Amino acid sequence: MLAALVACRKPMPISVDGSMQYTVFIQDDSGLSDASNFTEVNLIEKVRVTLTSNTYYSRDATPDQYTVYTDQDGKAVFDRLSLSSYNVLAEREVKISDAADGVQNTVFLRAVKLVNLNRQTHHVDTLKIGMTGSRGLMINEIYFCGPVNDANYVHDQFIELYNASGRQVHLDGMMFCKTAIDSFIGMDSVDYVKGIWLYQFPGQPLTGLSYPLNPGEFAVIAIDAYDHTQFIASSIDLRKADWEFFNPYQGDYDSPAPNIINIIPESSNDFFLSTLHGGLILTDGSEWQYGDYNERRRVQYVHIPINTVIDAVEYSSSRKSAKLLTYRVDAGLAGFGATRYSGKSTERRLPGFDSNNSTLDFETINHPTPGY
Ligand SMILES: [Ca+2]
Ligand SMILES: [Ca+2]
Ligand SMILES: [Ca+2]
Repeated sequence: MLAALVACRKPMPISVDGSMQYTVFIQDDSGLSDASNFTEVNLIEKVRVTLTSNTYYSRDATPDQYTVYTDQDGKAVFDRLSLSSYNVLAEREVKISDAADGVQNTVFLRAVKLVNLNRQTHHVDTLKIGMTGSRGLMINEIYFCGPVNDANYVHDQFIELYNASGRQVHLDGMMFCKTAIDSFIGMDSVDYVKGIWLYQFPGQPLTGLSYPLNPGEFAVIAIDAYDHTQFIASSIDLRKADWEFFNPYQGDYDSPAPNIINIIPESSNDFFLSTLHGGLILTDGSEWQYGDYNERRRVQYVHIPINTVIDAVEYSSSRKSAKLLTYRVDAGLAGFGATRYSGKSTERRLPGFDSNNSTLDFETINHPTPGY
């Protein structure tokens, strides 16, 4: 009897896992929607709402994902969810015609949010979707983990840029830098980001007009722009890469693709990306300084003023990694599940989709997509 009493006193579980419900109402914040049931509160139908779990994954590291479209009342209901935090992505394609020339353009209305489903069984939320992204030039894909192989092959790594702005941008004098491998106290308050290695596009920073990238165009930058399938069958052919990282101080292979050149003579590295956890900084190239020299790691740090950073993305195949980049340039982590030699890649959910949080902006894809 005493045992029974003790058992009764034990707090009952507040909810059973798999019993959570998430209801979200989507409002159009842009006024661009053409929904027939457009109401005063701007609730809109046919919005695709996707929940991506941050806790549960299938065996191949694909996160659990659920998609529901909003109904006529602008409502999407997700049933029987597990206790977890979820990335919520709401998006709808809208066609708008330019008043001047009548040309139809497709724009995406989007919103992202991180929700924690815990304790309380029924969650009700409202999200406002509107125009996001299109801020300009950005890092669109990072292929860092290497192809499926057992020969430690990673030479087919590449970076893809995308011009999400409505105007031509010029790559002249821009620089790529890798983040330092250690985070440091105070990194969120100083006016620079700390990195290693600097590779620079030809041309004059800020003012050069020799290397344009048109709106909606991609630029692929290979570590080595050759056909990697001749060495590893599952790899990729990068002969058509637009650019190639080239280190003249190292005896790097110089393929016909134009070069982005190492500007720190003491560095004997080709621009290899860390295969587990790292970060990439694209700067306008107008300013940088030498930082301290790390004896133990034998690396020369450089300081990149934050106001020259065009885009920066931190990635890791594991969610547990400590941040290397200040949240001011990237609040999240791309690349989860792109484990070393898995042949996976990490890419923005849609070209130009940018909320400054790579956890939300990027998804891991099964095969790299250089140039598209
Ligand atoms: Ca190279
Ligand atoms: Ca070359
Ligand atoms: Ca791509």
